[in-house]
Amino acid sequence: MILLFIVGCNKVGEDIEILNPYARIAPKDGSSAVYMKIKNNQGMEDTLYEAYCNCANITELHETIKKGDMMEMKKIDYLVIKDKLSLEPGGLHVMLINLKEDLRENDTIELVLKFKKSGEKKIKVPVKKLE
Ligand SMILES: [Cu+2]
Repeated sequence: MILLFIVGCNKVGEDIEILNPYARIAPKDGSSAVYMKIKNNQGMEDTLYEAYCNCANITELHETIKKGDMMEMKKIDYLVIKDKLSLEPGGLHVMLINLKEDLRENDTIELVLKFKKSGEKKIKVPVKKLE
């Protein structure tokens, strides 16, 4: 009989850190976006392949691309995170589509981020008014 002891797979400490997350104010049935900085402390790439929020009917990973004079958003399947990645207005973001409730200033929503190597992260995201 062979016993396998799994040691050191889930190392203690923050393998992935989510810094300064915030979501945009938006009405019920509308769309919002979540921005944040992702810091990867694992010393190897990780991949964010899914995001989920109970507050929206659809949660997607988006990038913003410039088409002529227009900025257009496009769904992407995953994001590779080397050591740092910024999700910010005009760039990458988590899109919340068809909101089930109003997102008001100072509300907090819960977002689940799924990473290939470091697993699932549940974070609290404050709703902010953007200029
Ligand atoms: Cu979007």
